[in-house]
Amino acid sequence: MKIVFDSRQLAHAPAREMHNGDWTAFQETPARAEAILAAIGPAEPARDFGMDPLLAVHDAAYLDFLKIAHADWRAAGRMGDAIGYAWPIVGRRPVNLTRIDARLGRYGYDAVTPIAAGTWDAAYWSAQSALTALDAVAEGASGAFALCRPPGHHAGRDYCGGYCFLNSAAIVAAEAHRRGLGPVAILDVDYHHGNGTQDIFRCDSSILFVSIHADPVTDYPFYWGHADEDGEGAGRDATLNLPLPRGTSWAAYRPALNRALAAIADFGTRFLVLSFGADTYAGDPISHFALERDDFAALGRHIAAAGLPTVTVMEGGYAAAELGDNVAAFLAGLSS
Ligand code: Q9C
Ligand code: ZN
Repeated sequence: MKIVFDSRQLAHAPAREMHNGDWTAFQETPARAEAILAAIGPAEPARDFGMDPLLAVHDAAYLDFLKIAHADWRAAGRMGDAIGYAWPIVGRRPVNLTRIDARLGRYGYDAVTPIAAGTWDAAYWSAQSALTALDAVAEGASGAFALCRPPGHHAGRDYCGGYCFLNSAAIVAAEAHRRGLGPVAILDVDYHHGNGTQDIFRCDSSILFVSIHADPVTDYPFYWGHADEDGEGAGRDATLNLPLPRGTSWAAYRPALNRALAAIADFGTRFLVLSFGADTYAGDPISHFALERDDFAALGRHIAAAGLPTVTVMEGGYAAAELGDNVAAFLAGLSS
């Protein structure tokens, strides 16, 4: 399977994030990508598809903000990574926001997504890696893997969050749809609900979003991913959420996967975008499912059995020492 990764994706390296009321080391490290690459490499670098596919999914003002946020932070006399402290919860009406703190709150929603000097470059090349993988599948490969990092599925049209800035899965899905490769479905198997992806396609009947994730009653992102969220307006029934309790192992995960794959088949799907997180691993330091190495291989085999052209983008997974082997097992299953 073709693997795409661009070394410019390593430029994003915030120092810390807020965790349970205190600062902790930033979990979504460049070392994650290096560990995966060591286990599955070599990878091809990304090609540059420019801004248009990003603008098809993201708000132009949000992208302008992301590009200059860290420079604005430094210009305000601050050190370290840019991070917000005030978030507008009532009607994000188009006020002209100039102060960096106001803009960080407007274009983000949490305190785990700092913006560092290299964030824009890394996020840009992460999205371009995903588009490069799409190109390989569009040209006839059965599958391709984009080692996206920073990840994307918590980022919405005009906000970052959950370590995510540009939603690579959404960008690939929209571009695949535009190229006439659809019907396109997105399957999100990261431990956390893909709230950004869901939000982007919430009212869109042309792209199916299906997610298996930890119940948001107990887990981030809390506000989205509940079983009754099934899309809005024209997009009603083009969203399927399958939350599972903490402690879920493969025996309980598999029936949910079967439901997800049945919904994808019923949609008439001809192109699959897979948001893959390895944070469902039993040993993940910030997550609470119980998948083991062999279960990742089984997960890959089950998805491969759908027989769909598939672009897989990397999302979460934080057990640094086992991450590479888990991703390798998954990709081996997916290629079978
Ligand atoms: N401090 C992805 O996996 N924090 N994002 C969870 C632990 C946020 C995860 C609580 C987790 C975001 C792409
Ligand atoms: Zn996750």
